[in-house]
Amino acid sequence: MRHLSSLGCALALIPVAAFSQQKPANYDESAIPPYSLPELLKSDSGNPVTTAQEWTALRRPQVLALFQKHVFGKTPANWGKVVYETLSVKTDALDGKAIRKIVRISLADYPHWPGLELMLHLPKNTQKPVPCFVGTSFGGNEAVTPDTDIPLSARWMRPGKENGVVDNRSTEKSRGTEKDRWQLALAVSEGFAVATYYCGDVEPDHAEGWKTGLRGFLSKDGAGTEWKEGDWGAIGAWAWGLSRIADFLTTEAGVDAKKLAVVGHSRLGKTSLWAGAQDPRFGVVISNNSGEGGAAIMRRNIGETTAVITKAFPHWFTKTYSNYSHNEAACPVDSHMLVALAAPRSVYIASAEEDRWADPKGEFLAGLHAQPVFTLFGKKGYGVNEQPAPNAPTGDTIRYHIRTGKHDITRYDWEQYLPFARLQFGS
Ligand code: GTR
Repeated sequence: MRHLSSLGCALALIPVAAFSQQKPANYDESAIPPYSLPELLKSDSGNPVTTAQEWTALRRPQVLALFQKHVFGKTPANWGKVVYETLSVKTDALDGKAIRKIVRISLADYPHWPGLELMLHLPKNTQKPVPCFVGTSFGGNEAVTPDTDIPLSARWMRPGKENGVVDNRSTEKSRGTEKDRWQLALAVSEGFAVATYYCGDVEPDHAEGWKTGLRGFLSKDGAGTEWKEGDWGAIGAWAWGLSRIADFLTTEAGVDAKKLAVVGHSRLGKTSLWAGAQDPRFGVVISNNSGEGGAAIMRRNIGETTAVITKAFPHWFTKTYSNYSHNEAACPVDSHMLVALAAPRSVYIASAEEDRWADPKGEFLAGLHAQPVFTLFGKKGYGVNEQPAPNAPTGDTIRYHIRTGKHDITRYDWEQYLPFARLQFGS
């Protein structure tokens, strides 16, 4: 076990409004108890893993199984026949710069599940199939695009500060509320397609959401069964939706389905990491401010902790994960292993300076400590051991930046991800 000592930095105990009834979050590096990260390159039986082949054949499946058992739960393997239904095609979306398709993806054997509505933006007048970003959104498709002609989603929505949601439903005010988070015009102008869907199409984001979401429908006796240890959580279900989009994209002539980048912000960044860990078709995996349960090292106990997240959002994870509340050292995985599951594919981890709740340094360290696996494949990581200054991206196959500003995914972030993906895909 490698020993990592905690590093001194400015002391601050900042109560977080949403959790003010709980113990204030710790932001003091010197208050992190010494911890050891679980070994990446040692098999369950204690043998060293020294080659890329051993990683792929032996250790990677073990690490994936550990994440299934202890963190996200296992994604079911069989959901029967998938149905694609094109709902609309618009040839002059984004001020005439894009073709927009909306396609319902549903399951023939589970007709009670209304399916997910994929929204695909394709650049116009391209000579060949284009690479594609794939991600899920916090609100309906109407929130993602600046265009105002999308039918409002009728699904359950979480109310938010500025998302126009009333009585858990989208309103006209919800239109475009996520448009800055999805830099569609920029991506399209750079020659990328962007495929998105509303995560609540697969499962509404609340503790009881599984009852009316896909997890409920796929459970043995429908929505009546409480989820158990090792069963998938909402993050697993949302990640499943991303993989169904990857399936669809293999049928879409405008997209080069061998060049898919999975992207997500915050809870949906945890989702993109888990989707990338499970589905090797995502050649680039992007974690934007994913924090606890995503890229942040859980053993650091900075900002959000396992105890806080499993209390506030128990449905995101498999039940077993809550066993590690105040007991992180007992968890056989940490986030460096989640990043390593993407190897030898490319990973971009991004933090925001003011997003201390997500533990930017812990997010940085996940990529740093995943490096030995990438090294087995001859791939280079950050090239530095210390967190870089704000707005100074660093790294090769594993890349990192900390942006000035708050918890968000911004144009600046997309301006880094697009060239990164282009370089990795060689296109
Ligand atoms: C917070 C949660 C974080 C992060 C964030 C988000 O409330 O504590 O883990 O996921 O939500 O998704 O915006």
